[in-house]
Amino acid sequence: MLARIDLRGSALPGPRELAGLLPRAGTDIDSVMATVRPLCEDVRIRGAQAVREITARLDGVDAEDFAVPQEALDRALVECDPALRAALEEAILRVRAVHGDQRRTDVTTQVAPGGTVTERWLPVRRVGLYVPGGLAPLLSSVVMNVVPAQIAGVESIAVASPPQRDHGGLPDPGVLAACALLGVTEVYAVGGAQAIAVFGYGAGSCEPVDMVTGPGNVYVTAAKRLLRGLIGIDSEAGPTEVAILADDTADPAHVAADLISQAEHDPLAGAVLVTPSEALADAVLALVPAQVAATKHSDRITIALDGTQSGIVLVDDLDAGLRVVDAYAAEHLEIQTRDAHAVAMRVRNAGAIFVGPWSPVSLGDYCAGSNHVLPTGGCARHSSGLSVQSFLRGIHVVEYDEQALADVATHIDALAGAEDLPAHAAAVRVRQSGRSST
Ligand code: HSO
Ligand code: ZN
Repeated sequence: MLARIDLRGSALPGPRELAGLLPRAGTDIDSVMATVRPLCEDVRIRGAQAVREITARLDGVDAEDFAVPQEALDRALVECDPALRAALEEAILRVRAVHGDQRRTDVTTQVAPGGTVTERWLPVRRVGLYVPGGLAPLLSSVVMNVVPAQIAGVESIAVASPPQRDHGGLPDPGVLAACALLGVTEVYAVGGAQAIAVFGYGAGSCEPVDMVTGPGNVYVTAAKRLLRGLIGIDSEAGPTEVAILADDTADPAHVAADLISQAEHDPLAGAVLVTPSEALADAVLALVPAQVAATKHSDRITIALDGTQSGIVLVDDLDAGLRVVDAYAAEHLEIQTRDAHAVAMRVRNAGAIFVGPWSPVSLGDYCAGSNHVLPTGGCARHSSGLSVQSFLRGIHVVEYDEQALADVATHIDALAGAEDLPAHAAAVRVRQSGRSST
């Protein structure tokens, strides 16, 4: 359980090589393409009938229509456990507060007298949000996807989530309650790659969307890769992962619990402790088995912690630890050290950073106000988590008057000449001919 990787005693290699030494699962999306491609094609060509057959085959649910009736959404909210409803309402408030501050305003830059460029921020018109069922019905993901889309001004939002046999073929009731609380009325009981195909091509009463967001398993991710271009996607989410940079001030019981909490998601989830403290490593290793044994999903947690994607990395000091966590670029990074805030400020690569002893990753999963749809698999080196910005497009609006164009014409001439594109220059010069020189 939790292999030890000892990087002490010699200089660390560069970031790429270092990343190669760290525990991480490689997910092979292409290996499922052979299954996903024909399935998506089937939905494209045969629409709702294909969806019905695929859903019957894969989910064991045969329903004439995969659209969830409004009455089922209303009922889910009425029947929602009051404690869950209160928790969802609080999560929505906090996520709204944080994401409300992400709104963009249009900016006009006066580039030259008579010449302006305005960056206009416009929302994507229609978005499909995928909410996984699978090992856990991620109803909190409804909040994390819908809130930023709504704040961005997306006018049409549809949600898809797998049908559950024990819920009459509807998605998980908590997912439906979250949709109802957020005012989402268009919900489909369809899961997996077929849900992404429904969004991409349209099927039944579902019109095609412009963009799909939300986490999912390898089949969902493969379908997103396949349809990318036709539709926008947020990212190709891999299995969830947490890295914890901790020193001897960290409480080993907290560290163990936080590693286990993310391992709970998936046998492929990654949990990595990076520490200069051998005593902490030993204490965490000693605590993990009992904590795992005491929890409900110990089977998949054990697989995740035993896997090559998890481990304890020993480093010489915190500086080396920071180089390791930057090379790893975790989806979630916890800093449990002395002066945790100062250490966190030195991190370059992470999807989200959780600072100090009172900010565990589970807080961010549900109620911190931050978004939990985050870049995995090292993508935090170049990408950010889901935000209002994910649903906006910045359009440059260029407006020059006659004089402003004339003032820059010789430069356009020179650049077009250097690129051997004389018609580009001519399109400017034609406007100058007959113009009295100034
Ligand atoms: N840790 C997951 C999100 C989640 N956790 C949802 C619980 N529910 C990926 O950030
Ligand atoms: Zn989680």
